[in-house]
Amino acid sequence: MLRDDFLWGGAVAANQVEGAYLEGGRGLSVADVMTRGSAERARQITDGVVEGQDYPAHEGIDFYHTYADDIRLFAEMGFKCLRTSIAWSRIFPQGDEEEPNEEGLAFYDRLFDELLANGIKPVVTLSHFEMPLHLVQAYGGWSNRRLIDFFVRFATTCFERYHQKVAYWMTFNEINNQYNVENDIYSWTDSGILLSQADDPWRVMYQASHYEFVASARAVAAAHAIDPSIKVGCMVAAEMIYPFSCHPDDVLLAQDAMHSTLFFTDVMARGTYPHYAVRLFERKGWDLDITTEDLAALSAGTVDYIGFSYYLSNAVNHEAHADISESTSRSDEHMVDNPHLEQSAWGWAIDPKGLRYALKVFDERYQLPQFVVENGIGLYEEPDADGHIEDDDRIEFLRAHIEQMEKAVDEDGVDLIGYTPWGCIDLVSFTSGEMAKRYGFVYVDKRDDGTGTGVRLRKKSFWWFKHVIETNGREL
Ligand code: BGP
Repeated sequence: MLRDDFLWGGAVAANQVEGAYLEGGRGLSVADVMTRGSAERARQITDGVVEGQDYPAHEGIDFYHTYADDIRLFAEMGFKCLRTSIAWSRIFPQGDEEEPNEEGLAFYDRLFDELLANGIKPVVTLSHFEMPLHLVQAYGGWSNRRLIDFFVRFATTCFERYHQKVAYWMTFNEINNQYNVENDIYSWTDSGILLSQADDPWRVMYQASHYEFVASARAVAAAHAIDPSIKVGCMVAAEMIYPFSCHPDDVLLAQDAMHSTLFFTDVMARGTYPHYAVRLFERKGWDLDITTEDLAALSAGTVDYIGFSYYLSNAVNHEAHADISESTSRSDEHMVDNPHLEQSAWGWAIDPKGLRYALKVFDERYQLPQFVVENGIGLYEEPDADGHIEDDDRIEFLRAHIEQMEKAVDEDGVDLIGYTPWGCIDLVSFTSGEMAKRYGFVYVDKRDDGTGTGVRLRKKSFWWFKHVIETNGREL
């Protein structure tokens, strides 16, 4: 049985919904220079905003203006919480200012007040792929230690302003994406770095991650000092990786490949570097900039819970050597399709049991509460002549995942705070930049060619999820 105060809800991120990219004194963010792509065509990262290019984050779904109406739809579904992010560049437009932008702060006051007035608790990510672009151009993004102070100032400003309105926070969204060093959109959105241009991408990735770990830990400590009742989690993309076979080489490969997730949670949950990472740094001969003060900060700022997204699992085969430079779902040359699993139209393996596996792995390793802050399936969908969207595939996907989540609670004893399916309202896809990759319970009439009225429609899954929430997950 899920706890009585289980946080059912949905998840979005500022850069994928708000639009209004120049309003309210907002500065440009890294998301504003990423063009629209597709399932076949990778997004480009341009040098600043280039005229004539199509940047989907500039408009999003116009949530900056429509949030009150959208929140009413979430309330109708019975949401207990909504996960969103605070766009860093609305609060510190350049990122390195001494004082925050009051207009940006006031926007989130209005947003959080509207949620609370509708009985919905805000759950907030501080950095969700939208750091100020100026921090990249002037400082080299997270390759520069100075970003720690800028982030801590941003985080502290938010905790001080909103701690009475927001109880659950996360520091860096999917901080582990950058472990996929082959594909620049991950290091760009996590850290404002193009790893393809680095001499030693792995070294740069570990250094940037270290600065983020320190920034995150200092933010956790600052949050607790401001208000001991608020909870701050990490946020990783839980990438469960199976051995393709019982060949011992596959098993060992899979164990190492899981570091793409567990290295990050190990540091953030335990507050120390795991031995396998220390040995790796030694073997590589990297003299990473990790100070004694940094290590003290890490152990003083361990997270209160593990927040994670879960979409897919992967498998590794020691005999495979694939080109993964264009892949958005693979981070290792040994990754292969799992013959036991179906895939979404975007090639993501559908694996509900992988969610239970992830919950068990985190629970056995850390004994911390967990929060599934993203899960869902991207589908191509358009309303029929009567305006109906019969998204049975989404219902089936979510039902199967919730079932596994409940088993993890009932049978494995996992301490679970909540579940917020990704893109509860259709939004701009992160990896492809499309509107066409839809996740919502609510359809948004907006297409990638720029057409559409912006009108919102309830999909079949809207009514299904409402009933799931009403019964606290007993009737799926
Ligand atoms: C995660 C991100 C989200 C998001 C989601 C779905 O990686 O935290 O921002 O969009 O995955 O991915 P996509 O939009 O590429 O389908």
